[in-house]
Amino acid sequence: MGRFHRHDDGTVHAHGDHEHGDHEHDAHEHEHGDHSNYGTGRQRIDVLESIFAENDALAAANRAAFDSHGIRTLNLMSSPGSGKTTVLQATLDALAGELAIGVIEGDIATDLDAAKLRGRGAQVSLLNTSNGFGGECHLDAPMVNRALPGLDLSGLDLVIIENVGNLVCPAEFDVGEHAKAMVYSVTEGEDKPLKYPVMFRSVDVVLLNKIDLVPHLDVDVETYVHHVRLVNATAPILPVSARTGAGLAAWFGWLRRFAGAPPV
Ligand SMILES: Nc1nc2c(ncn2[C@@H]2O[C@H](COP(=O)(O)OP(=O)(O)O)[C@@H](O)[C@H]2O)c(=O)[nH]1
Ligand SMILES: [Mg+2]
Repeated sequence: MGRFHRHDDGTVHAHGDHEHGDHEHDAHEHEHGDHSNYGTGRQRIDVLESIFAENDALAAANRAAFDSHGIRTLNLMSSPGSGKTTVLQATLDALAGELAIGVIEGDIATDLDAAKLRGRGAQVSLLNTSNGFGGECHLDAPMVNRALPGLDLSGLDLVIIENVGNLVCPAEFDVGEHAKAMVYSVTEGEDKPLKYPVMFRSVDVVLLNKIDLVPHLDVDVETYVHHVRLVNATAPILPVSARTGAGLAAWFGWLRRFAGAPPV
């Protein structure tokens, strides 16, 4: 799907039709399945719209499954290395005693992240996106649907889905979540909200991570916050360090409210 993108208004465009953001990798490095047989022009767009329609139908089914168990589900996204897994480790350590949490751990390959999250009081379902040709650069609703049997949904309060590290593709696929969160590290550069506005606009909360590193970097936290605000007027922006724990209380509070848990 990486050669094609859906816009906020639901229209689909092929790469080359227009500028859609800096993909930061060669389109052929991340194989999404070969769409070359789909023809050109209207025929190709019809196929892509039907792929998105299938995704949206399964996203609705996933959400219905979560809803039927009273579960709130969060889609956690970021570029690789921003700190999603580290944030999740701290989150499980702090909250797994009071909320029944399930994690769907999306990774192109390996169970390295899933291994870091096991033994912390949560259920963990590993979802590798490697398909023999490469690996998907995002999770989609059919993949999350296949991961659901890896969780016992009865009794869970909260499911967090760690998406594949990427600032473009994951924002375009509803996987059946109720809200989207992202981790944005101060090591990534202040310009990323401007370069990847679709991702930053799509999220309900932004964790500005690795603030422990600010004294060692030539960066200005105010500029990071300002640039997020330029593309997302409402999402809380929470400066945190998953390493030291600074600021994480605000994140835990956000999650408690999201999961409908009583405040502490
Ligand atoms: N200094 C510092 N390092 C962090 C922080 N959060 C994560 N890291 C490190 O950043 C690297 C990538 O983190 P990881 O959680 O695997 O990122 P992910 O790819 O988004 O899941 C690891 O070496 C983490 O230890 C933080 O708040 N401060
Ligand atoms: Mg990770």
